[in-house]
Amino acid sequence: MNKNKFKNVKGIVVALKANFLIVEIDNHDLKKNSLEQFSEKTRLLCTRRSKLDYQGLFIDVGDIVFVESIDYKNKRAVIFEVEPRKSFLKRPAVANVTLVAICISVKEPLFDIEQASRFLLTAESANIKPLIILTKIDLIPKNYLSLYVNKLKNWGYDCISISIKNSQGIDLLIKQFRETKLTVLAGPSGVGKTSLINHLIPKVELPTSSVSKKLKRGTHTTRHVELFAIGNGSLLADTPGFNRPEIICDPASFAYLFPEFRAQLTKSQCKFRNCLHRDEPGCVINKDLERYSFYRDNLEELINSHLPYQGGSA
Ligand SMILES: Nc1nc2c(ncn2[C@@H]2O[C@H](COP(=O)(O)OP(=O)(O)OP(=O)(O)O)[C@@H](O)[C@H]2O)c(=O)[nH]1
Ligand SMILES: [Mg+2]
Ligand SMILES: [Zn+2]
Repeated sequence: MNKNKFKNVKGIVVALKANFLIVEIDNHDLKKNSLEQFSEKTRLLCTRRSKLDYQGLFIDVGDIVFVESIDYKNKRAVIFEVEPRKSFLKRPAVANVTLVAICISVKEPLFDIEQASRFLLTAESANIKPLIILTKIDLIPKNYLSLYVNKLKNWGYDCISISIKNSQGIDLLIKQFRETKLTVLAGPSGVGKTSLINHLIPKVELPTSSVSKKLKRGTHTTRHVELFAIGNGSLLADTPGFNRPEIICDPASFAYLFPEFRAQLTKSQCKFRNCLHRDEPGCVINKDLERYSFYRDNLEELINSHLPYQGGSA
């Protein structure tokens, strides 16, 4: 068998397992190599060439890689090259993300402005489009739901409201996911990210668990990032929930991560070019907006963390 025939087989890293990487090979390549036995996509357990480590190249879920030395029988291969990333989401760590779907439950755990905003800021600062999925809407009356939807609209975001208990909003969500190359489900623990994947792709049967009655929080059931095929060549990532994403941004750019402030700053200019939108004269930011106090509190924190070191030995 000609070994070179299998050079340049391209795939995507769908999960990390201990020191191995699970790579899903494109159907297209399989067809090219006329391997009829794999009509579906196949997943290979891979190691990586040590030259990649010397080059300091980390490989994460979502990375597009080239594999060689493929052992189709035992489903093993070696990664020898990584494509440059189009985008990178730091936490959860996923490469080449096209959409961050931030799952926020309306109840159990309760919607929290600060938490929802922190997840949105993570996506905004990675320059990846966020979409909000309001989950568990079967737990609240309809008129309550419109309060949340309007609130998010005022922040500058659209949302899709869903329930896996009565399948509300699910068709719209599937359509959205299938139009997107790689969607990451992110959000706090217990909001129903894994339950949603199980609902959409029943054959995966991933473990989920109920929200702690005592702490009213999720129990960190999902421990790893994993990509699943959702149809039409699109992928969906389940990720571990975490409760308080860190904000990393320089103070001068912070306001631009909020669509409602961004809209004002593109329409008109503050008097001072270095305006931080606190109490400066001629500032164009509307301080009555709902998230302004969240902006202010976190701005102070960012300024303090950016201060040059003032101490030193006496
Ligand atoms: N009522 C209701 N409960 C839901 C819905 N979706 C999920 N749940 C419940 O929410 C609980 C937590 O769901 P998970 O899917 O484990 O949550 P997760 O976001 O994956 O949590 P982590 O893996 O810890 O990040 C489970 O008991 C689900 O049955 C929903 O639409 N309605
Ligand atoms: Mg989960
Ligand atoms: Zn200003």
